[in-house]
Parts: sequence; C-alpha cells; structure tokens
Amino acid sequence: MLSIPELIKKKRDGGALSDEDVKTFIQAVTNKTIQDAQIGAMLMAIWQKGMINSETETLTREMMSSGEVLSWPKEWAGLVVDKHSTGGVGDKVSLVLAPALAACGCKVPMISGRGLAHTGGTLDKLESIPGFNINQSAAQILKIMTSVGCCIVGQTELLVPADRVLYALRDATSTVDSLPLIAGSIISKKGAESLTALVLDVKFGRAALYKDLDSAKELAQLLVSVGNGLGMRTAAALSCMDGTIGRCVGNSVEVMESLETLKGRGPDDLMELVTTLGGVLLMMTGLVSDQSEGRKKISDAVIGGAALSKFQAMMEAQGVANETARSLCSAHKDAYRVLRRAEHQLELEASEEGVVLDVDGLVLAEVLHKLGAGRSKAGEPVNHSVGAELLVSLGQRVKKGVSWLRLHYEAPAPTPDQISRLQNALTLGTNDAQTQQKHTLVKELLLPH
Ligand code: IUR
Repeated sequence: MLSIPELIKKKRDGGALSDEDVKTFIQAVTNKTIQDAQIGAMLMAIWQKGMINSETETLTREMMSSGEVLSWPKEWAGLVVDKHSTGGVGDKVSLVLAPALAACGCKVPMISGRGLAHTGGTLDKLESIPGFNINQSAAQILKIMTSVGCCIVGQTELLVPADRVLYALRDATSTVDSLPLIAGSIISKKGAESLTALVLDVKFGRAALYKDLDSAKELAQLLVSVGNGLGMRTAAALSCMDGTIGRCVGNSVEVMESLETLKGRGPDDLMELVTTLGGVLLMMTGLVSDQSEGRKKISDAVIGGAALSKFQAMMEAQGVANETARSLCSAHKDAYRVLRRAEHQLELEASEEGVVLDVDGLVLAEVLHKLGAGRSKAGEPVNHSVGAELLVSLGQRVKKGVSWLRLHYEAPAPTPDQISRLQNALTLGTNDAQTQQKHTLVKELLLPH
C-alpha cells in the first residue's frame, strides 16, 4: 500500500490512482489520519492532472461509502428523488423544489452543500432561519421523510464525511472547478441518499464555474454517467447563469424570495427552473406521463400553497419553533421579521436613463462574498444578513437616479472600488429590441433513454 506522500506524487506526476490508492486516500480523509496540507496537495494534483472515468467512479463510490448509506421502506420504491446544482448566484431552486416534489408525492432526502467559491450554498441559506438544524442523523432523516416527505440536511461525521472535509478544503484551496472533484462531491451525496432518480442543474455562463456551454456539457455528461453507474436514473439540464436567479442574492434575502415564491409570487426565471427540473423528475418516477404534465403538477403545488405547507412542516421538523415557521409562512407583511436584517442598506442609482440590458451576476456575487456572505477559509462563519436585491428587471426602462440595487451590509462596509464595480455590473442601453425576446434559462436537457 502506498503512503500518502507517495499517492500525492503519483497523481502529481500524472498517474492514474488504482482502486486501492483511492480507497487509502478517502479512508485517511474520513479517519482524519491525514494532514490538511496533504489533502490540499492531493486536491491540487487532481485539479491539475484530472482523473480517468474509472478513477472518478471509484472516488465517488469511496466517498459515498465513507459514511452511512440511507435506506428506505420498500413502499417508497421508485419515489425517492433529488436535484442538485453545480452552483449559481441567487440559486434558491432547492428551497422551493424539495417541498414541491414532496407535495406531489415524492420523497426528497436532500443532502446539500454550503457556499463554494462565489456561489451560494443551500445550507447557509437555511441557517439564516433561526433554529433550522441541518445536522440530522439517519434515524432523524427517516422520521422527517416519513412525516413530511422532504428534508434538507448537510454532510455530517456519519453522512458522507469525506465530502464534508473535501468540500470545505476545495473551497479554501481554489480546487472547486475540477470535473472529478465535482462529480465525486455531488454524486457521492446523492448515492448516499439511495435515490431512484436524480436531476442535475449544470450551470454555464459568466457566473457559473464553467463559463462555456461545451465545458458545462462535458461536466453534465460525466455527472450523468457516474450517477447512472451508481444505479440512479440520472438526467441533467444545462442552464444559463449569466445574471442572477430571481432578484435576491445572499442568505436571508434568498430565504425571503423563496418564501415569496412558495406563496405564489415568485419570479419567472426561478419558476422556470423549479418546474422544468421538477417536471423531469416526476416524469422519471412515472408519476406523470410527460414533462409538460410534470411541469404543471409542480407549478400547481407551488401556486396552490401545498409546497408552502411542506416547507413549513420541514422547518418545524428540522428545529424551527412552530411560531417562527408559522410567521414565515403567513401572508402577513411582517412575516420576515424573524430573519435578521443587516444594519445598513444602500441603494445604488442608475447613472443615466436607459433600458436594462444586463446585470453581471458574477460581480454581484464576488462583492457580496467579500462583504461576508461567503467564506474564504474552511469553517468560517458567514453573515446571513449580507445580500442584495435587484430593484429592476431586464428590459425595464429606467430614469437617471432611479434605485436599481439595494445592498444590505454590516462590517466591512463596501469600499468605493466595490461600489463602482457594482455600478458597472448594470448595463443600460437605448435599444429595447435587444431585450424583446423572452430568455429561457434551460438551454438543453440530457434525459435518460
Ligand atoms: N455542489 C456540491 O455538492 N459539490 C460540488 O462540488 C459543487 C456543487 I461545484
């Protein structure tokens, strides 16, 4: 058996790790017999030299079985589903889709992640709700799945522990955008959920990890192949991530927008992703006969309030006080007072009159990350109240001086340079014709045969 330094050297020099090598590395990560510096070195070697498909599959299997693999009552056969995204800006799809799928009769044991690089993480968003506990044991997950039908939890010491360690260190070592590491991370969590069907939202564009459609497609194909290899029916959507999904970016403000969506007042782009991805999953379970029936069923669950009831029940089952959960889900205008609001707000104004042609989601995400919405060291806390709300829509004509962005911040305050970067994230033009055609985010679906 090779030692850890020998394994790092083998990968660093471009060799393919054997099944035994991968097992040795993942076991050392899980048992904490390896130094963080050695893990970082191996991650960088994998980032630089890549992995052949069979190595990636072994990595994924070993990560999956580094902890418990969940099992379900046999009556749920065919109904256990999930979706996972490669990371976006303002990407709150999981918060709406998990309860919507549960309302349609599916079981959704979603193991999510924290923010990675500039992208937001579902777990960080949920933790802005006072009391929400993302750490749940396998027995508690089964209980919540039985009573509610969905839960959103994190990796723990017992559940995909290898991903918990690698995920945090990838963020800290700039090794997030590696095909085998992404596949290992996402598919190991989904494998541990013992799913019937999985849909992946693979992002491309300015604010995505992979900017061009071709590289994103390569990632989507790898994820689909590793997912199918682990026995899940796996599909993928390629969706554009140039701007923001919806109007809110940041942890607390995204929870508010998710709740607005669950109350039937969601933005079109978010609803497009929720209904498309959900429609594919419902079709894969056989609960509906085609995608359009699936989309309609998901949309009805969101618009009609059934998904909101599931979200409320999920919050209560995951530790949120009944009164808090009820208040967040009520129609009352003060519903969101239980979420902490940042001490300071700053509205940025349009510097000229024009039509909104573009908002750069990457710039927004990077500035918010620096203001505390994301972390630059593993384990660092995030400031849930930091965020931004877009006050204009694409194609809207705005007058000079109109507020287009509301920034929520505490310490540190935005620097003049950050404010000017934000101002430059807005592109105004004179030509409405350029924005006349309605954009759809999902460009391509890779469906199982
Ligand atoms: N989500 C994950 O769980 N893991 C990853 O590597 C990415 C998104 I990128």
